Amino acid sequence: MFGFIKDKLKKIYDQVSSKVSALFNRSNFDEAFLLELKTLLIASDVGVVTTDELIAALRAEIAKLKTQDAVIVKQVFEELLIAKLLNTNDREVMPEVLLMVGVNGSGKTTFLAKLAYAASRSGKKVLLVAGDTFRAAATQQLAHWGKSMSVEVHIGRDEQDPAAVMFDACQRFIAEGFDHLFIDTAGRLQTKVNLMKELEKVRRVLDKALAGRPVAVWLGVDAMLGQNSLRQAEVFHEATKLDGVVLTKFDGTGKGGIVFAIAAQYKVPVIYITFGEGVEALKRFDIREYVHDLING
Ligand SMILES: Nc1nc2c(ncn2[C@@H]2O[C@H](COP(=O)(O)OP(=O)(O)OP(=O)(O)O)[C@@H](O)[C@H]2O)c(=O)[nH]1
Ligand SMILES: [Mg+2]
Repeated sequence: MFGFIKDKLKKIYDQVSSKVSALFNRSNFDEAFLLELKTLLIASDVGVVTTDELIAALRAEIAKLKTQDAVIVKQVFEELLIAKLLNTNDREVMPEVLLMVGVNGSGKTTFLAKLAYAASRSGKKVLLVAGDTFRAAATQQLAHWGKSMSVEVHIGRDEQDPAAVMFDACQRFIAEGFDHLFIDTAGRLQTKVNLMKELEKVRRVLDKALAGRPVAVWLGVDAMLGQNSLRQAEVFHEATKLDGVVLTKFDGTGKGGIVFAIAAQYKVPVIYITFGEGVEALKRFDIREYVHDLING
């Protein structure tokens, strides 16, 4: 299984990384090289600000080391990339209580199913919560996942509002001794004010029902939408404190650089990436591995 994942991810990385790798096959690391690298980074969704910082730092390091050695320059660049992400490295990968937010279609429900599957496979008792009460199909989608994985799904009564469904789920979570409570929410594009109000209400209800247990809030971001997904995500970032990002649909893009844009813009770590619709198409995001694969192909 792991080999399959590795192969699949490798293909994804390869689209960018073979280009990055090829760039370093030279003996002269001059301004023309830096310009080519810059163009490639921007095309890979790294973001203009982060790209400029990386290029300036690499230029300074090359000058300082007085080197034109491809191996050294590549190594220096790898360390610079890692440093850009390391400040966001400290994260909980399997929170006790998780609230998943994000615009519609960003892959929240599918991700929660995958995470629930991973947790239950390691022997944990998981309660999934169908907090998207606006669409019957959303509840059915989660119920279907739950059934196929033998994971319990809490579904509210008809016309119950999301916060009330979550409140009941919290009580079950405590009373029935679950290890994890994973809450799905409706992803509608909405105004910042409405979103803030809704998320504040949910947070209030959760804080009360969970007697102060910490709640991790993760944002689902569709990697395929590139810089556009960042603009949508910005609304959530302003509406609530985010603890992590799940980068979904990584299988649909060769532009892995979005990870850097997220780290720079939101100072929020990417915790998981997903790369397919199957229940196992989920991987913890590993900075060193990611950067290494990115520039070594
Ligand atoms: N290729 C690919 N498709 C995915 C991935 N994750 C989710 N999808 C698909 O993307 C679509 C939307 O996924 P959902 O999980 O329903 O997204 P959501 O955020 O819950 O959407 P709403 O409930 O409408 O807000 C579905 O068709 C999923 O099968 C992924 O990693 N790769
Ligand atoms: Mg959903």
